[in-house]
Amino acid sequence: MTGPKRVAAIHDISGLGRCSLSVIIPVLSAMGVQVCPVPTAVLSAHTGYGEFVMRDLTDYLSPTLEHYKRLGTEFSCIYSGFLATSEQIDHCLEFFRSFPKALKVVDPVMGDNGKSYQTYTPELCSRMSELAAVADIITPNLTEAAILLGEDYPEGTLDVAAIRSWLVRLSQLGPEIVVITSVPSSAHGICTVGYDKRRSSFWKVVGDYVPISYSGSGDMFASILIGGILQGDSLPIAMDRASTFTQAAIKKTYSYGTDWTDGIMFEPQLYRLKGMNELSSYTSL
Ligand code: PXL
Repeated sequence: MTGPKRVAAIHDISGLGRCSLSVIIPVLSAMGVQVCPVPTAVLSAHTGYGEFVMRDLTDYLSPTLEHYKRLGTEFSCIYSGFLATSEQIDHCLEFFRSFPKALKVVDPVMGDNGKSYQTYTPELCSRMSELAAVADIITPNLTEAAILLGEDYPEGTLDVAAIRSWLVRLSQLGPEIVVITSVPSSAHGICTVGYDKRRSSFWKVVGDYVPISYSGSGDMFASILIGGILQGDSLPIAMDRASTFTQAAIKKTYSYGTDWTDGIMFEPQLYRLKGMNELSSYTSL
């Protein structure tokens, strides 16, 4: 395939709140990657608003996949995220099976801050491990990592041994690479941790603590991580790129005092994604 790499992004599109495809399309485009949106649902605003209009697009997914197969379309990466129904797990599995050469990334979107999202049923959450099983890379936040492992959401901080054990257990579900975001770290506030099963290497990138959790942070992190990996970044450099940009955009947003539901004010900073090359704040975990 020539030209920009192409990613099929199986996520919702929400009008208000800067999450999912509203973040993924501009972020990956700014990194020189073409996004092919495969919307799982259309929402007037993300679920954090409490009230929203939602149209489930489950019946759109299979004919869309068949269309792409008829065209002989190639994808460098298939990336799944927010799903509307447990049946959509089957459609994602079919997407992953249909493009065996593509990098398979599963962001097991299910919840945040210890709670699952309003539209996520227990069945949808329990089936998310089927996607993790076929993924090359998974990017849960701490809440989603706990759900995948059947653990309680940890109160307070986890020590290094516990974090390493969670990473290894998640990799045993299937993926070669596991990255957990929003991990509280006693010394430093918040950090992102990663594990590369093939190399048995553990990584950490530390960020400053900001007392608000903005919607779409995980979507921004995962899409920059993917953009980095597709351009040849090592795992720690891709983690660093994703954390550094997301952190800076979060801090800038915090300075304006907007509501968390409004998401990260990333638009004026997109241009920075092109020039971020001095990345060395990652360490071994
Ligand atoms: O960023 C995760 C996400 C994606 N899509 C929708 C959401 C959320 C989190 O609240 O509601 C619709």
